[in-house]
Amino acid sequence: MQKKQERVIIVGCQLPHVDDERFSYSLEELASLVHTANGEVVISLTQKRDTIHPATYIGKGKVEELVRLVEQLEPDVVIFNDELSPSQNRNLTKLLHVRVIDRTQLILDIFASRARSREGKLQVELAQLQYILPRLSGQGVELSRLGGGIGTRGPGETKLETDRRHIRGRIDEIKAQLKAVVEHRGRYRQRRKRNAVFQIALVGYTNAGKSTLFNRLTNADAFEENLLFATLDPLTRKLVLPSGYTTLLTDTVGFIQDLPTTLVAAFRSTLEEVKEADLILHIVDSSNPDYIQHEQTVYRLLEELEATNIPMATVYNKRDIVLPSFVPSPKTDYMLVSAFYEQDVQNLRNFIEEKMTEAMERYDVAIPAFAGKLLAQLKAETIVRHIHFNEQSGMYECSGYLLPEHPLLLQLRTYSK
Ligand SMILES: Nc1nc2c(ncn2[C@@H]2O[C@H](COP(=O)(O)OP(=O)(O)OP(=O)(O)O)[C@@H](O)[C@H]2O)c(=O)[nH]1
Ligand SMILES: [Mg+2]
Repeated sequence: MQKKQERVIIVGCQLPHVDDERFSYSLEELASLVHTANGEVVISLTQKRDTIHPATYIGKGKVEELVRLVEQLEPDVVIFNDELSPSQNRNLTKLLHVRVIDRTQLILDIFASRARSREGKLQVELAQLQYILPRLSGQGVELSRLGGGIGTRGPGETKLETDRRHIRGRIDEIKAQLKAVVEHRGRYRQRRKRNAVFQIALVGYTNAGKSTLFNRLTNADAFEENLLFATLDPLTRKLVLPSGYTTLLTDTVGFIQDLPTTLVAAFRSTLEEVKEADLILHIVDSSNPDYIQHEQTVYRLLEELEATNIPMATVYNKRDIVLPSFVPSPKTDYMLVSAFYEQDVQNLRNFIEEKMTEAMERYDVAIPAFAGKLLAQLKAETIVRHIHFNEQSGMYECSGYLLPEHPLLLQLRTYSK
């Protein structure tokens, strides 16, 4: 059931180092985030300043303008396009007599309603509590007075706890639970590594089309929607390539500019999967005017994750609605596709296979006919390029690619041509 949309005023402040285009885009992005959180922007208010006002974020005159707008339009909430300090938030709430939240809280709120796995939920709740703690005044009156709505929702649509002592206890509890979950996941990952499965991770800016491609490539049905942060938990499925070789493909949470620092930390372990990948596919929305900025945001976050040494290829998606001015500018090999064209998805599978072989080890072997088991293993666990029975020698001549740490590697060396 669709709940009633909340009415929102958004407020932005443009500092000298931000040019007009970036500023207006970041406000548009804030509006999309509001939409994703089931809100409706009734008006946006902006100001140019040399520095942020320490007490009220925007200047005195603008605050007065905002007070009048709030009286006129009676929004449910006012959202600032930045992270507010605890005192700014308190001051603004007093002046405006309405719920005031910032970009960080908005993103946390969306994350809270999207998290599905136990780990995701725990991480979001932790980030939320850590955000709230320094912002509680006295006995937590201000936040608890607020009632429900954007910025006050916890994971699973419960209301956030606002009692200081309870929050501290809960934070410790969550940390302990997370440690257990992360350890479990680490063990699971190791097992997968031992089984020598090639792993591919889809990464990219939010709304680039990762889940859509994930679904088309694997014929699965991950949640795909024209909302930001549709996917929050990494999802892994089998992907069968044209040669018949099976890999694991992981869909991940989308990246975003100015991701709140609390969240970068909280989501690092969700993105740990990316670090384990043998190949990263960077999905970019070629229809988004800000695609270059998006690419850079993703590169930066990959650096923070220390994942830049992993082979990477770029997939420009949404070719059906590509920007007329689009020019591919990747650091890597790339392909331009639309997730909606079956032929493109098929070509993408071929492209992926080609990129994979570049990250793998090539073998060229002659296997005696009696070693049938080995041959079957090659077919199942490696990418076989050629296979030919040489009648004269009675040997199978095979070539192909396998993972550098694959257990078969040693055995193959003995049959090397
Ligand atoms: N026109 C067009 N739309 C696409 C294409 N691929 C995906 N979309 C749409 O783009 C929107 C976002 O797609 P998702 O797959 O949810 O994007 P995502 O990258 O997984 O987003 P997050 O999970 O939020 O990070 C959806 O409305 C898709 O239908 C495409 O090739 N062409
Ligand atoms: Mg997604």
